[in-house]
Amino acid sequence: MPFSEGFLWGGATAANQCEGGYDEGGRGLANVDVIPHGPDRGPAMRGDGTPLSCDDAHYYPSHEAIDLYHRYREDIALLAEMGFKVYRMSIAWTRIFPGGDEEEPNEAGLAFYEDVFRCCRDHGIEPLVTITHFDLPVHLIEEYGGWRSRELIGFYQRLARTLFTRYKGLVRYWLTFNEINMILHLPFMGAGLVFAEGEDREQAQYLAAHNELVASAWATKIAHEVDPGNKVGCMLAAGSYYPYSCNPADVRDAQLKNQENYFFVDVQARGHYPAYALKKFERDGIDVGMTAEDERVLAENPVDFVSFSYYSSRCTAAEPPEGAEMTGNAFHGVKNPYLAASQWGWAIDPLGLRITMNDLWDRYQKPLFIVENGLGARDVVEADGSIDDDYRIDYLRAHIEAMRDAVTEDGVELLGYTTWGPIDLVSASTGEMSKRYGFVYVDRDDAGEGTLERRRKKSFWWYKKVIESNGEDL
Ligand code: BGP
Repeated sequence: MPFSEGFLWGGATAANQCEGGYDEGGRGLANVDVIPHGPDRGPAMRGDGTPLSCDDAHYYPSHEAIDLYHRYREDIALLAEMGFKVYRMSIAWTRIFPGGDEEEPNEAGLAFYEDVFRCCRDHGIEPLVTITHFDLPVHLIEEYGGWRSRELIGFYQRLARTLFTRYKGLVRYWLTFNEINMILHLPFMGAGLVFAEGEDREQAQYLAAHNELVASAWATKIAHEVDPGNKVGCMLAAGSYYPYSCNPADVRDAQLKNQENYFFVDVQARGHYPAYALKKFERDGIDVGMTAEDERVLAENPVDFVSFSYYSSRCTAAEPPEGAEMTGNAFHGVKNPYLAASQWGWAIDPLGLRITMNDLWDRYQKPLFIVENGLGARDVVEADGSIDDDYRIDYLRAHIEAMRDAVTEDGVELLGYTTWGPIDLVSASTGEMSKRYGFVYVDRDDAGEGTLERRRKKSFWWYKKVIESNGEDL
């Protein structure tokens, strides 16, 4: 048996990409609600001139999404039908504190998630909850400048304490910030940063990072105080960087890029800033405003486990050679000539998952949790209504095999595996529906048309079998 008895198989979603109901139940406006889809999306996610309000259809996907807000019972039943042991989902901060800085939480929001968790428990599904998944009240951006402000640490503490208290006994697994390293790549999405002209962006990004790291340590502390049974993890957009060649300059470049990512987990898992980061701050004149109390809370509250998303490995060159193709998602790099890619140009590299797992395990010696993995693809609904997504099955099978090898051959400790978007949802990078990851198809297109009907794809039956056999029958 490659995987342990209690291995947590399941899937992962994020509030803003599936709930909809963006102005219902007293919910406030969040950064993710004001990021349009279409050509303005990239600059908005990066904090270039992002508008802080929205009033047209340009914003439809995150506003209506797949309407999970009203259909969660039906959707969780579908996940249960596949045998899910765990469902990773996130809280919309603005449902709990609509502006982010209120003294008292919004009961309608708390009741909504309580119902979702109870529904999971009724099906024997363990909820794994991301406290913030690319999600920040617009009010905190307008009033305080987003995560630049230390005041957000206090607001986040209040949010975390409210959740841990209210859901004590219902939720045991928590993640503090989704893909925390995205602050460096998509700073509006990750930290609500809108840049002023001429602003020192790195200074703002590392300041925001520091505030999130300290907030994360506080949340870990509070989680353990409220219930010593709580397990708290950090969450990294992982995928090791390979050097484009064995030229030492390329190897060094890959090392630097890897450090840029590990920086976050180094602090969250080890409890202190790594030397290379302190040196960088010194060199570049970056001041994160570290206090003695920050240092103490970081040191005393490392995370219990290290979770990460993995879609592909990355490849980098000190000087991209003439004619080398570049890749352009959030992580810029050189196209790896040895790997095929998805319809969106994301390299497909199952062995890279094993490599990444070993890198993280060697570095931290903390249990790992793969909380996102999957293939975004355009699905075709056949005349008889079926969706034969063999390409998705192939991708997942190869990645599960690699993860199995990391566990059985390399001895990596792994708590569980949740695929991204088990039910189709809105894509974070494109803001559209057509980039699908699900085992369950949702009838909704990029223009917002469709019945929202749910339909099982071929991969639905395949994943059910994988879970049933605890990963033996792939
Ligand atoms: C991660 C995010 C998710 C998600 C996923 C897939 O970065 O944590 O929110 O959407 O990537 O990306 P995309 O939706 O852009 O295909």
